[in-house]
Amino acid sequence: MKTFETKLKALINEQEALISQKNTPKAAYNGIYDRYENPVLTRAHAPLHWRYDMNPDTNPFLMERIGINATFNAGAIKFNGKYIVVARVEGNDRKSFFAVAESPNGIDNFRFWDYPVVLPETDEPDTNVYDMRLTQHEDGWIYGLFCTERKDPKAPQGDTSSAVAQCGIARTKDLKTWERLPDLITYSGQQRNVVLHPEFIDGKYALYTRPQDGFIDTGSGGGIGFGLTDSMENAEIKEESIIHNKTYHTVYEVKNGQGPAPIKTENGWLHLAHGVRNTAAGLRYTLYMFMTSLEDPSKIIAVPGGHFIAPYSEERVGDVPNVTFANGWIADEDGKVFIYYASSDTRLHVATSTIDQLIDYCLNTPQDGLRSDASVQTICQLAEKNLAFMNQFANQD
Ligand code: M1P
Repeated sequence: MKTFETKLKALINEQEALISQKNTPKAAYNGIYDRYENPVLTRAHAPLHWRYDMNPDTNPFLMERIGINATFNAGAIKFNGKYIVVARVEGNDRKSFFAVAESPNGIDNFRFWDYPVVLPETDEPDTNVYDMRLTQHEDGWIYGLFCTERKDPKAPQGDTSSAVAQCGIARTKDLKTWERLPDLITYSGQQRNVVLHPEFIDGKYALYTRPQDGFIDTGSGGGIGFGLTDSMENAEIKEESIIHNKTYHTVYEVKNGQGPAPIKTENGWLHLAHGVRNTAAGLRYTLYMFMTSLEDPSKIIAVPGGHFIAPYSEERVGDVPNVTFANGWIADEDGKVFIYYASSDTRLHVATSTIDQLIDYCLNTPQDGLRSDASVQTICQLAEKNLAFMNQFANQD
């Protein structure tokens, strides 16, 4: 029979092999980004010392005492030369919390820090927190905006599911000690997917929002909103305007939400978002991109049609199937971009691209023509151009 010590060593070796596994790009090519063979974070990456009591006297069977169910939707930032993700970690008890993992190269060797983030609460404690968007703001702070979920106080007796989502706000200078600020005040029912723009606009803090009437259903709300607040210490958006609406028969027909903070480029701000549509098999979440004007980040200047990243093959399977969701990306100084996207609310992946490729994608991908015939016309135009171009070469031979 295996001893306690042998079993523990086997667990440690197995996890080390997983964490140190080299990640390689997948063969499939679209010229826009590379996907990778392995997820960068799975529940098996969660530190063993969070899960097992390692003392044989108190845990003679070496049982997992605290189960981790999933590691997904992560904010991301380059910090002290390391690629950092602040993942949504969900325990077997369904509670999500944040935990920092770092990698030397952004594509593999992600290792969680020794402790999860200890997030101070407000006077109204959060039941669940998730989906942190990190913004290195020009005011010098790193802000983490996230969804705080609490039971709906107006829920009728016996309704044990209704919840209220709002935007929680925390800030830090070192990703270790977090200062909790009051939740964002808006005048639109509930909020999820709120993201802080990295620069002041007209001397104010600018936020992308997602107003919604209900917890899951956006109802008459929805779309990606934009609003300004004088301070983050008492953040309040008095006027929210929708800059990108949910739209019939697009990948953002039912709802959408800003992903991470936008990336500044010479041509405008690059935005990553998720769009949701309904199917007979339930909601399908894909990622899409758009660009806003450098002078006015609430003004859309390009929206390539269709999805940018959708759940493929094994990514479709998980706790909430058919979902890709992203709330973190990192742009390196040399123009390389690391896109951290989660699949099916279960695990975290990376895709790599460059600023130049993403600009080209945004500016030169045809827009959604909103009708089948428009899509066919767009294909015909490209086919005609290509056939003429290829014939030129054939005639030269
Ligand atoms: O389950 C899919 C996603 O659903 C929610 O996102 P949204 O409010 O945009 O529909 C969030 O719970 C998110 O974490 C989750 O990945």
